[in-house]
Amino acid sequence: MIQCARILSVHKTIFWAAPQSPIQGMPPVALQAAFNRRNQEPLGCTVGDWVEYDTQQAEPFPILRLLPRKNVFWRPGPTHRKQKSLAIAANIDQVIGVVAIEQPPLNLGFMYRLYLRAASMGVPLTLLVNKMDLVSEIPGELNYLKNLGYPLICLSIQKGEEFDSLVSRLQGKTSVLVGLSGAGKSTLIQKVFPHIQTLVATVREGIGKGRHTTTCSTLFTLDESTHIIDTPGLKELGIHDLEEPDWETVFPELKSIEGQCRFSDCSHGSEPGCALNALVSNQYMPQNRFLAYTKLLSEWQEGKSGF
Ligand SMILES: Nc1nc2c(ncn2[C@@H]2O[C@H](COP(=O)(O)OP(=O)(O)OP(=O)(O)O)[C@@H](O)[C@H]2O)c(=O)[nH]1
Ligand SMILES: [Mg+2]
Ligand SMILES: [Zn+2]
Repeated sequence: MIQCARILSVHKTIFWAAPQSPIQGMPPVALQAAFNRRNQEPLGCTVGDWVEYDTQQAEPFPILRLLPRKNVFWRPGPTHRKQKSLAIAANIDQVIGVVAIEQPPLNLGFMYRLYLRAASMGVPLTLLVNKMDLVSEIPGELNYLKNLGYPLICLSIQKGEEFDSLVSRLQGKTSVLVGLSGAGKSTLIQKVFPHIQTLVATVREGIGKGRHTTTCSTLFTLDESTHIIDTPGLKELGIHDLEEPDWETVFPELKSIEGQCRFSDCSHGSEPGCALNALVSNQYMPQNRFLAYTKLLSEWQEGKSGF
């Protein structure tokens, strides 16, 4: 008999999946990678994918078909190492970007990269700035982003501060948690699912980098319609594979100066009469943010990856 299931986790060639039809609530089953009939390449299934499998064979049941995807969150491979892009999660309703204010130190560049990727996918993003218990106040740069309309929640996942507003955002959706290692993604899963034991990274003192304790993505189910995907920490997040990044959503300052530069094709570099440069010299836009924008733009133009 042919059944439909949603992939919960991937371990090399074995996929754990939750059967959905005809019976819901069955325990997870083990499935086996399928091969494309034409070229015999393995079908690249990922967590969150819906697949069909054949129950008449022995477990692990062979996957027969990957069902059409609503979307995929990709992590591009570094261009200089010629690694292929990796599908992190499929069929998601929102991206939850997790960054820490400290341990590891706040990385605004990573937030911009994540926002560019989510905006280009057309998937809503919520940015969580975690570990607020480690600082006494919200830094000015985050207030600037909040005022620009960034979807930002400053919270302490461990202490439970601002946690209710987060949980209400997760209800009724499939969310993928994405962030640098040690930011607190698995701690979030533990808070939402107290009965589940996930491995939590210990952040190495002094270096401020987390150990990669989460090694594979896993989909957790809160109720019939609420799912959260925990993913391994990223080291970098390139944007070189994006067709046309949505610069104006992530840098709304660009929209505010539209048509105001002296030259209509101004690259906002060192041209005279540049309105974006004027925003910076008049201290309306933080210089760091302007530099981050120009760095991302030239990185995208050169097709490079990295921070
Ligand atoms: N001070 C503080 N520490 C936290 C908070 N949330 C998580 N941590 C700690 O941060 C460390 C890393 O947390 P994890 O949840 O494992 O981080 P992760 O994002 O899952 O890391 P990877 O799996 O490597 O990607 C652990 O020692 C947590 O206890 C918080 O709100 N405040
Ligand atoms: Mg983790
Ligand atoms: Zn300009």
